[in-house]
Amino acid sequence: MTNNKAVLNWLDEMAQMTTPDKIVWIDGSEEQLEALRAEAVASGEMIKLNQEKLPGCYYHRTAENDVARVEDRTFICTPTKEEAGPINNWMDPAEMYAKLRKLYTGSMKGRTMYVIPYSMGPVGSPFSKIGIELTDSIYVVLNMAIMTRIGKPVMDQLGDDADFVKCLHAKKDVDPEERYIVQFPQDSTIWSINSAYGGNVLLGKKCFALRIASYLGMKEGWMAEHMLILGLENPKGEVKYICAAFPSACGKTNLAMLIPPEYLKKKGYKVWTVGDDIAWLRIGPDGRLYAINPEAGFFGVAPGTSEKTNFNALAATKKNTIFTNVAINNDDNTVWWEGLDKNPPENCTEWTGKHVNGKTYEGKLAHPNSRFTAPAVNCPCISPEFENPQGVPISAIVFGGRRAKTAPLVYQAYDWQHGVFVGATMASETTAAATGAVGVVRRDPMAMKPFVGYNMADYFGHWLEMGNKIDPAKAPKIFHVNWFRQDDEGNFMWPGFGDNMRVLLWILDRCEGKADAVESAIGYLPESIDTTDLDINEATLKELLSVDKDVWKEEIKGQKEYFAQFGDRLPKGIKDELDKLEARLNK
Ligand code: OXD
Ligand code: MN
Repeated sequence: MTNNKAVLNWLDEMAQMTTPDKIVWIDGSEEQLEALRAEAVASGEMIKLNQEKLPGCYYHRTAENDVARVEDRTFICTPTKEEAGPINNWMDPAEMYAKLRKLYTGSMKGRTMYVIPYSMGPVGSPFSKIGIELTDSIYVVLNMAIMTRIGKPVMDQLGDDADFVKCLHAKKDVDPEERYIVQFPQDSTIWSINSAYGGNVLLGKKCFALRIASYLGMKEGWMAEHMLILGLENPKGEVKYICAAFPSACGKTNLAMLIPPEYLKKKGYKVWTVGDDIAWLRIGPDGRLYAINPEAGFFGVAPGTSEKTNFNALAATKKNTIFTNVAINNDDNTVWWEGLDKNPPENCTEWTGKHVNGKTYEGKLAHPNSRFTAPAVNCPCISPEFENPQGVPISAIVFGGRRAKTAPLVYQAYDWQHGVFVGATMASETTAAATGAVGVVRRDPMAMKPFVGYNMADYFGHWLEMGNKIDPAKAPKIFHVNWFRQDDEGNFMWPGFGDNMRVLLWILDRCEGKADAVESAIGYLPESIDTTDLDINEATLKELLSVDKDVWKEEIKGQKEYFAQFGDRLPKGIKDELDKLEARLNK
């Protein structure tokens, strides 16, 4: 498919190490993908689901020890430890290559190596970057075909260029003790071994589009962020775009595909999804910040997704989707997961493959991290700008977390530098759904803790730098939201889901200078939020928009402790904002 010397030499080297029986180039054609689906079904790697109810849909089950990203086995191998920073696992690149070479040696013997050329972003867009993933898994090929743009058009775009990210994945024995997800940012190289779980093996996603890309962005003057992108259309037909970063389990996909409350729908408001997980941002020729979603599909968590919670995501899974580790309804060969409806199948195969009565079964039928891989074009509210190679102009950047008491429903940062500080102090309290203690604060700056490909302190510095380059008159305004504030009895005070639109409207009004705000120690607070048709009393709303100074003085201690690990590398702008916040709180 190519005469590109850099590609062929690298492929040769990798094949000599892994010794596959066969090498197959993925051209992206439907015929080739269909043949691979048939092969995966014949070998038992995938199950073909009910083609009348779920046309083009397949099922896959991973090993029980291989169901999630493995942060403790994820490495950033920069030349020095300082470049990776205190929150990334690090090993000397030469040492890591040597260690992994041993594991890869002969790992594809008796197997086929697939060569997947892929583009993150529309092929040929000025935002886009090319990767090539070598893998011995058909499941990976078929997922990459949904999540990215693949095949011959990508190789044609690359031409003779050596500028591509070199990705190697071998499934090997899925041995958790020998599982490694390794980024070598300086080499634009990703090596993943002993896993078959999406987040560890679909190397275009977290490994490239966030870890490697964040490093490239720092070098090249752009940004790779763990953010959804949505467009909000007003009754005049004007669309404004918002990027938002939240840690896991805060409803990013739900917000990206939000359905407005009835009264706003009637007025003509609409929401358009550009992306649900990753944004690549660049400054356009006009000095504004623009974003693309580098992905072509959604790799979403299935449990909790229902017609009520996320109609659009569910609709996106109705065709050409791969389901991983959900439960199967054996009566009609369809899928089920907790939260889909209140009717678990009686004749059920739970995610590990055991046949059970779903009605009386005690455990979870679907794994809590079971997933759907769905083409973005299936989503009823996919933005008409989704393929726009120039991206969409960003009006607002939103950071969020799950905080029971600390953060108000919404507040606005005073300026870009303060906004970067707000992102850098992002945190979420652990929920009962996750293992470990409940209510523990996990600091997750810009939701990038597991995904930053270099020193987090330098990453803060890069954010500050970008602020200096964006035209100040056109810079996005920065906000923080918290949908999870609780009263003293532990009840959520804000309805969330579609009603979050009310907060987004205040945000956009602020961007256009149309809404009033009051100054507080932490930022601008709304005077009020539109509560039309909402069953919420004045006192609750007041409480939702309040700042408890004593709680915040405690919060500052946590922030200081967290920042201390970066030592002198922490940018002055962040230190200054911490001092300013402290001064405002003590006033
Ligand atoms: C994801 C994640 O899968 O953030 O998107 O873990
Ligand atoms: Mn994510």
